[in-house]
Amino acid sequence: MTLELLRVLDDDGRALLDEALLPDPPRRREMFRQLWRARRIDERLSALQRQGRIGFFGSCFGQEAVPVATAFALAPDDWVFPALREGAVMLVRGFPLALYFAQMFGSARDVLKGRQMPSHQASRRVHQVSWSSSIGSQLPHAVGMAFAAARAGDSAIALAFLGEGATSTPDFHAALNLAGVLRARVVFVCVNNQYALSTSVRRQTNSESFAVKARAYGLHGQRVDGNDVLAVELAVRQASESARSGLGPTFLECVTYRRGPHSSSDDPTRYRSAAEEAAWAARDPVALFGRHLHEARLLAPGDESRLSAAIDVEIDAALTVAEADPAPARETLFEDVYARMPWHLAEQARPVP
Ligand SMILES: Cc1ncc(C[n+]2csc(CCOP(=O)(O)OP(=O)(O)O)c2C)c(N)n1
Repeated sequence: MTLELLRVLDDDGRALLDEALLPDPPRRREMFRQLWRARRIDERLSALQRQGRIGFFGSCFGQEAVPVATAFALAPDDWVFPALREGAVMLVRGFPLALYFAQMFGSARDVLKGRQMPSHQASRRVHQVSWSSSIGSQLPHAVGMAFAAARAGDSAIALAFLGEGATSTPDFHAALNLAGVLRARVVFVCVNNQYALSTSVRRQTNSESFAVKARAYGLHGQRVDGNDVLAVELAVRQASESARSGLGPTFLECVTYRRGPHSSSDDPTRYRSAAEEAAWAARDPVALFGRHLHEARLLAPGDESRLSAAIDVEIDAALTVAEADPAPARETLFEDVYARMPWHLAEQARPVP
């Protein structure tokens, strides 16, 4: 069974839908600013890791349209369960950049108090949940949260990201099955970026697509052009409206490409060709949306360089604050586990005379 790929833009950036169905011009310009910002932040963090200033980085290069569009499609109270590359969601939803960078350094301003790996951002304030690094583990959590919210009469839905590699885990089966049975108010966004570390998509499944798997669980399944920010925004908006109104969960497969390495300790030239990388570079999501905005006369020549300069000023300022921050205070090691500290921890917490 072939599921069609949802697209809003053709390769030249021309809209395939009527103008009235697209986000209004100021919103489209803001989507472009956030895409560009996500790209610049990614480039800067990759460089910081190479310079040894942060320990680890999971790049989103080439697949930024998925998290950026998702952030635009959700309501502020909805909960996001990310995987490794979806930090941009919380930035679009208003999380301060200096605090975001503080998480990369694990410094005092980090809301996670330096306890998580870099690139594992989370914040209650923007409803983004912490990820455990264990592939697929976030999926049952999202279903449970959606079920609990509905029972409590809360209108928030849960949205969980996963890589296509996560579809091969037991947690994927448990989560999709339970979501279907409970008709949980959840949306799954599978970022099919063609590789799970060095494993090509061709060796991940013998199914015709990842989206088609949704059918077996009684979920709505949809394939989306993950490099088309307008298509992803439309698909996530419709899926979250369905979930919110009790019409059932959706599984979206966003087809994109990880242009960078898997992580800062990977060399992708060992398992993929330069020709393949070049073919996907020609469909880069930031460039594609730029073509659309120029074509629609929502961007003028020189706008990109002005935008870039303003974003770099913002990044420089936030980085200066985050990097100058000291390490979290030693006492914070003992916080957040026990309501009342047990004697053996109290003893360890006492300053050395
Ligand atoms: C349960 C589990 N198995 C194996 C790993 C090792 N591992 C880390 S990342 C990764 C590939 C993940 O691929 P995918 O889910 O497609 O996400 P992507 O990295 O492409 O965003 C693997 C196998 C892990 N972290 N957790």
